[in-house]
Amino acid sequence: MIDVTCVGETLIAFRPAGREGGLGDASSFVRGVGGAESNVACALSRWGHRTRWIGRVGEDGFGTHVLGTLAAHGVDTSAARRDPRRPTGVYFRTPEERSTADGGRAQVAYYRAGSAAAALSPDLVDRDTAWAGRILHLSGVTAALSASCLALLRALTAPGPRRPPVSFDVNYRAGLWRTAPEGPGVLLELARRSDIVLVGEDEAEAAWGLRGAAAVRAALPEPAVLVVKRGAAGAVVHTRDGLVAAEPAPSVEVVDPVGAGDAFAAGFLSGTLRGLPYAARLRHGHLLAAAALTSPGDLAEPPPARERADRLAALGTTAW
Ligand code: KDG
Repeated sequence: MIDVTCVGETLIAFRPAGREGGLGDASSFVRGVGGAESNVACALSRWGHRTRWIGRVGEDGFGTHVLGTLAAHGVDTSAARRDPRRPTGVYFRTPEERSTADGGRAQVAYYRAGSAAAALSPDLVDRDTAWAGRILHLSGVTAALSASCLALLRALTAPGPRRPPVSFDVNYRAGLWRTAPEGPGVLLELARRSDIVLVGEDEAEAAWGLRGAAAVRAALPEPAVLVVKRGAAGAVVHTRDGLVAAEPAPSVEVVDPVGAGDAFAAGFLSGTLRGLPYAARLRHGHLLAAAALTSPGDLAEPPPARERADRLAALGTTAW
């Protein structure tokens, strides 16, 4: 049985090959693969879990590269499809820490409107296949891509006797919501229909105007498990029993923050699948996020499982 099924857009991610400057300054780029949901699938698969990714890419070389990369990470792509009429999505971005002419903010340029994945809809994804794993993992990125993608998320999060627990990472992307079918309030609606919700304090404030973990829980009492990420302050878990765990984030030398949230989600879900206590689930999240923060590219390799306890100790957090 599949442990975690992930549904969403996987796209080609280009980042400047050189060290300095913004997108307009770079003359050559490194090609990678990105996509919040498949980043989670790849990390979980590398960490020893059975994963499946469902999505669509074009019948182009980029689509071939995406499918090959996910398969190389051990992700089942048998339910992925290719669209002969639409291209694979592409985006360009700089890491946040890079100094740029406009003051050091990350720069992101999306070329994914009209992509094969943006055409995903409830008709194109078999719900039984999406619901076949132990957990279904979704993200708010998909909700911003098109009206049909939003409809797909609503269909996949609809209650039903065969529906597995849904994990939902809010993943608010301001650049995508400028052209999104509805406002980011729909992320709150989708989170309310989910069982495990992951959200950063910063994105809860940007998307919903909610300040702090307690305010997020008050506005979002439905999910059985709510994980609020608090940046350098770590992360907390709220369940029906209240605030049940809090773990500080280890301090690491950040190379590239993109993909760290997905790695954290993968670590937390890995701990969930193994029935670990909530604090240990958070530590797994921090461990995988640390690996992502300290490596370039969207897709981070988790450390080998046999090194888990040593790595946690080295990060200054407790092993179990
Ligand atoms: O979390 C990282 C992802 O966001 C990135 O890989 C690409 O899906 C992506 C996006 O839209 O930002």
